[in-house]
Amino acid sequence: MHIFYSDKTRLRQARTELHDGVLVAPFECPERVDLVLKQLQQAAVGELFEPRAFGLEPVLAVHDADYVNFLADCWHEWVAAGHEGEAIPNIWPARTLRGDRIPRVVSAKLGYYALAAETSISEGTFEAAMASKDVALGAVEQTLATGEPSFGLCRPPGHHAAFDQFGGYCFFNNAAIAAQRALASGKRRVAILDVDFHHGNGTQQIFYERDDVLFISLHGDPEVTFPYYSGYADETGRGSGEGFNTNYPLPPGTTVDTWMATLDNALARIKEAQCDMLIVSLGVDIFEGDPISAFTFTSGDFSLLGQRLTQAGLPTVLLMEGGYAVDDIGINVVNVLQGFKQGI
Ligand code: OKP
Ligand code: ZN
Repeated sequence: MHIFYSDKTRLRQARTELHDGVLVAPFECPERVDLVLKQLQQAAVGELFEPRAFGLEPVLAVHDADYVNFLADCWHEWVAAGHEGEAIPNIWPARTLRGDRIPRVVSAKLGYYALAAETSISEGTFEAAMASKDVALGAVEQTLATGEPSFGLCRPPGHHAAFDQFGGYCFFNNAAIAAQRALASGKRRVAILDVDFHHGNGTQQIFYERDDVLFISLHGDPEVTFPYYSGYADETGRGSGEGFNTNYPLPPGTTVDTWMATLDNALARIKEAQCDMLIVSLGVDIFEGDPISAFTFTSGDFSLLGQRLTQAGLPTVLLMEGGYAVDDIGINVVNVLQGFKQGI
């Protein structure tokens, strides 16, 4: 297993997350990567690599250029405007307002480019997001070259980031950027399997009208779970993308047995669609101890998950998404990767 990691992902050190009406210390914190890295090294899961800098070109292959510029400039504009705290959106082009023009001032641009308010933009956020997508690109490049599995310890995560929107702790869609890269280097159809507790609305949106990326997600039912406005079973793709998007919303408290049976259906669809690469959006917030999620995985169950993923029989890249039970995040990730190694 090739493991990709960058110290620069620590450059995001946000102090505030709007949670239940209170500004709290963000759940998505730099300690997450420290602890995963520590456990990966302790368990000697694989060789560690620092990715090179891939620049903006692979980002612009899936994201809007004005959005990327906004992310690059946001913090500086926020500071120049004399604002006190971190940059948090508080006005949107909601359904009764105009969404057809891009506003000029940073406070308004925040709402235009945000899909949720919990995720503040702080000094270093853009640089960390750049490092995170480089981690994903390093991992996919390695797997493309060797056929062997890679793990990218991405942070911040990516699957909520859409073509021109951030939120849910995500800025650049690392999995989408990696998938696009795989297609550019000759893969014909990439499967993105999203096992994070939350629906990967951003990945779905980016590839919704395309048949060269199959997006499949198992997640908490959006009726009662973030991101609420996406992730229902009737979202199946559009145009030539029809049939290449599959959502499995599952109720809070779903057992591991039910979850695994659903995963088998997802793997069968990946086979049927004749994909030639697998990218796993690996959120370990399906853990029973996760502070913001509601599935029931034990640490041991993650080994089974890793093993099961090998049944796709494809070159595989696993990319870190969520997971907020920091005391257990390291062992949970290690178990997935060790399970995967056992399976192949
Ligand atoms: C990011 B990823 C908790 C509500 C949820 C945002 C969750 C973002 C999850 N009060 N807030 O998918 O792990
Ligand atoms: Zn999540």
